[in-house]
Amino acid sequence: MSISSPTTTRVLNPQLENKIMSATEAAALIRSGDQIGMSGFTGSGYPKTVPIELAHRIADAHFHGQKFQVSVFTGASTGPELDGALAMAGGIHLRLPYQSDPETRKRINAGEMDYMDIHLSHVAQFVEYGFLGKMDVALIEVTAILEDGRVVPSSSIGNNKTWIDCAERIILEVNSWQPMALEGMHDIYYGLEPPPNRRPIPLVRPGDRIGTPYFKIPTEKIAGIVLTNSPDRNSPFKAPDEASKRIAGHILEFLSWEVKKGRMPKNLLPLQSGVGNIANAVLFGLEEGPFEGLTSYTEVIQDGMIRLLKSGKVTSASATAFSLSPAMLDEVNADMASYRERIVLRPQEISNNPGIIRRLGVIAMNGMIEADIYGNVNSTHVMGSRIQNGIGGSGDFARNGYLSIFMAPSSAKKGTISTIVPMVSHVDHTEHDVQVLVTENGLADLRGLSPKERAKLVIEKCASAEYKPLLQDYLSRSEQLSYGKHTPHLLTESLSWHSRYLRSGNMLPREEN
Ligand code: 0RQ
Repeated sequence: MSISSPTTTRVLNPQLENKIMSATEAAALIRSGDQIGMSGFTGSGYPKTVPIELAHRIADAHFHGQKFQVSVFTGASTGPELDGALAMAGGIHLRLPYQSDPETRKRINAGEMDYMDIHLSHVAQFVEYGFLGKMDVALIEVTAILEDGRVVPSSSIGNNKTWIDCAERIILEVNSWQPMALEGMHDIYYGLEPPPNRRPIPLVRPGDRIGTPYFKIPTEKIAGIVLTNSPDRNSPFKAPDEASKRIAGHILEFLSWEVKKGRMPKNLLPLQSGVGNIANAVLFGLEEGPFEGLTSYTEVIQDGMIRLLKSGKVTSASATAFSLSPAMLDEVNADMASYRERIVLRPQEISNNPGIIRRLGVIAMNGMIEADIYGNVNSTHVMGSRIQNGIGGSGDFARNGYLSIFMAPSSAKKGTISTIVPMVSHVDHTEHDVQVLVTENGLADLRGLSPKERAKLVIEKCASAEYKPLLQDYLSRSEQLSYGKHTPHLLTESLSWHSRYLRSGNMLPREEN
């Protein structure tokens, strides 16, 4: 990962050379109260120098008793130079649509920062429709500006097209750390008119290219260009542990069964795999699995996906961003040209488009915090109130996929928390959008089952040994005493596991004193 100094040779348009400025000067173009659309998705392609300078300005204003806050919209999560720095300075009024930064999470959960957790496919159109107010500034990392003014995007696309189209003024960070070989990998679709004039999106295979590899940016809207040379965040993945391997094993066995039953072709259907270590472990599992000629229609290209592309198991992958470990990043950056034909990076309103996900028949595989016995899933809130990351794209894919699979180890925090609970403490994906639940203990195929049948199966297949009898006891008493017997619940008890954990640090009753 060699870092040299920033270079003007990435700004080839002579008319734009005079807009090159320092990050400090660019940060001075931002006003308190601005709504800023920033690039960045799962730690890649986010601006890395202007947000830090902006955080300095904000800290300085606060030191002098002046109010200075901005609202920050992105594609998804970014890195410490953006979310971390601005949160630390107390500079963010409203953040959306997804974050995973520890400092940001701390501030949100302390009630010091507003956060709107929304479906990633909604963000661009909410802004275009004017639901979220005016976009003042777009702050976008790009790879290069060509002689004719076309702009080569960076390692993520996210909502950049929309920020560029909607913002009053644009600041570009041209990052010479990003490989020039990214040129040609992107596919920016400019045909999405708002209703009632929206036409079908002409994409029928994951690898289809329907747009152009460049951003079109009116030069008069560019207020400043900053040259940088800084790496993406990209954090290492944990090697798959025993539980993740077992979860992956159950999913592979299930997919083989679906092929045998004739419900899926031999090369499956396009795969979507969520964020986190378990999702990555499933991709590792597929490397050793029996399937060939796979495709992927997903949000992020992770290490596991690169391995599948390298081995030839996956022939083409569509996403909106890379999210690689530092080691894999070095490998991919050195060999980017070889992936250009097989990877397409798109705006997230296309990578996560509900209509396309339904059309392609995507197999959605996402992590969860907890599920209840009836199949409702909580992906975002620990103990019903503390945000972890956000719903991200999980809802876009789960609601519209051919199959929607959610996975987690059967317990968390050394067994003090059961991830299978009587009732979820927060709902992101309802029982109607969840077809399969998987833990290391087994897989519950909920298709075609009534609520009571689902509950029995989830407990039998997914619950951990310690919590299984407690769940069985809850279900059988609910079946006798519940007000309605369709989806039996004891409302005075259904969330008692969570409150017991908050009181005693353990969902198991014996720890209570
Ligand atoms: O805590 O970090 O303190 O160790 O949650 O859990 O087991 O490491 O799992 O990395 O796969 O993340 C749902 C958060 C799972 C993720 C979630 C604690 C656990 C640990 C992380 P520590 P793991 P993963 C498209 C898809 C929503 C967005 C999404 C996520 C930490 O998958 O953010 O799907 N999903 N996007 O100990 C208390 C429980 C818990 C719990 C886990 N029941 N109670 N803590 N933890 N279960 C991609 C994008 O949208 C960009």
